[in-house]
This record gives sequence, C-alpha cells and structure tokens, in this order.
Amino acid sequence: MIIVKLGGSVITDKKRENRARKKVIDRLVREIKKSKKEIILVHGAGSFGHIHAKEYKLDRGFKSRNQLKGFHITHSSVRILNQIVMSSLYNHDIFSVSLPPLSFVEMNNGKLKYIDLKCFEESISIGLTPVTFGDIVFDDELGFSICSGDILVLNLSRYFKPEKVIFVIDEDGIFDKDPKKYKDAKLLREIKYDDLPVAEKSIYTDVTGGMGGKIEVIREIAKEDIDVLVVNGNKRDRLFGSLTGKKVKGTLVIGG
Ligand code: IP8
Repeated sequence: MIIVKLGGSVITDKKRENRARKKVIDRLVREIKKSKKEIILVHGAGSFGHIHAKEYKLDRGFKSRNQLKGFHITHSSVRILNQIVMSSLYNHDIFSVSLPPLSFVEMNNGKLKYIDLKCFEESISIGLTPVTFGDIVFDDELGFSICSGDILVLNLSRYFKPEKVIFVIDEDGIFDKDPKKYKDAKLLREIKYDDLPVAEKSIYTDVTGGMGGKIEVIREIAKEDIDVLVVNGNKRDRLFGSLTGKKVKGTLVIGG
C-alpha cells in the first residue's frame, strides 16, 4: 500500500479563498486509477482552510468566542474541498470513505496525542480507499488546534508501514533553497533523510508551517525506513510514474 498526500497548493488556488482546482484534482485521481495501486489518500486544506484559520487565529487555540465562527467556517470549508475530492474519486470508480480527523484525532498543546485508526483498517480490509485531510480538531490543552494532513501522513505511515509515501506538491521536489525566491535553487534528486535541508517558513498564508514543516515530517517518515517521493502535481504523469515505480523528475528521500 502507498500513502499519497495531495498538497493544498496543488488542489486549490492558495491565494483565492475556497477555490478548488477541479481539473487538476480529476487528472491526479485519473493517475491514481491508472496505477491500479491500493492507497490511503490524504489531502491538504489549501485556501479552504489556511485563510480562515489564519484570519481567526485558530492555530493559537481557543481564546475567545469570536473564534467559534472561524472554527465553523474552517471545518465546513475543508469538508467542502473533501467532498470535491470524494466526487472525483467516485467519478473514476475509486470507491472511498471520507474520515474527518475531527472524529478520530485528539491533540494536546498542538501535538497529536491520540489517533484511532480502526476505521482505516476496516476500510482497507474490505477494499474501500480511506480519505482524510488537514482539519481543525479538539485539543485537551488549547480547546482546539490545527491537525495538518502531513501529521496524519506521518502517523498513518508509522502504523501501516506503506511501501512508500508520495507527497504531491506545486514544485518539482525539494530544493537546496527556496525555489520561489532563488532562481539558482537546485533540485535534490536523491537524498538521505539526514541530509535534508532546513527549509524556511512558507511565504504564503499557511498555519501549518509550509515547506519547512513538510520537510520535518518527511524526515520523520524516512527515519521509519520508508522511502518518500516528492513530486510536482502540476506536471502530468509524475504522480502516476511515482506510484508505478518509474523514474520521474522529483526528490527521492531514502528511508532507513
Ligand atoms: O493543508 C491544514 O492542513 P494542511 C488544515 O495539510 C487547516 O497543512 C484547517 C488549515
């Protein structure tokens, strides 16, 4: 089994509130279907989560009743995005079940404290594809906090030990420095997790740490002896190639 994370910056327009990139979602889902691989699908929130979460300072936890509106909007919005992904899966005959983290994750002080993976196991055992996503969840200490799709990928990887993990992002892979800022940034084609660079925080609206947070998660997954591929979801067939073991442009982080 393979865990695939579709980044919010690929499946949404990150600068425009609640704007899904439906054609990109459909193409990526087609690539998954064509690969015939069994997967767990995780997706980010993009502009369906980060803009509202930032506006209502949801990443700082529950401080005032004004944030309740933000909680409501954020959770409802990520579910709308999830529904768009679910419809695309259905239209491509990938029968799936949506598992919102709000109902199976508990956090403590912004860190994942408990995750109930029973529904994932049961879905997989009967051949349904489990789908989950970055969401707002309850937090013992803070009232609520943000659970990123990347943290879910890490915890799912530790438990299910997938043959590999694929992060689909809006860049060709991991670079030695931020390619959005530096023209001479070099793509790292193959790298041991120990050698991963420490990335700067995202320049876009992102409450879960942007590329810097993602690299930390990738390091942790690779430490579990799982290979991690990072590929560009805006380029046709890179996801398909990574799923089926073809050599595609991207970054391979060697697990071990
Ligand atoms: O896009 C963030 O999840 P991510 C979830 O996977 C929210 O980092 C609600 C902003």
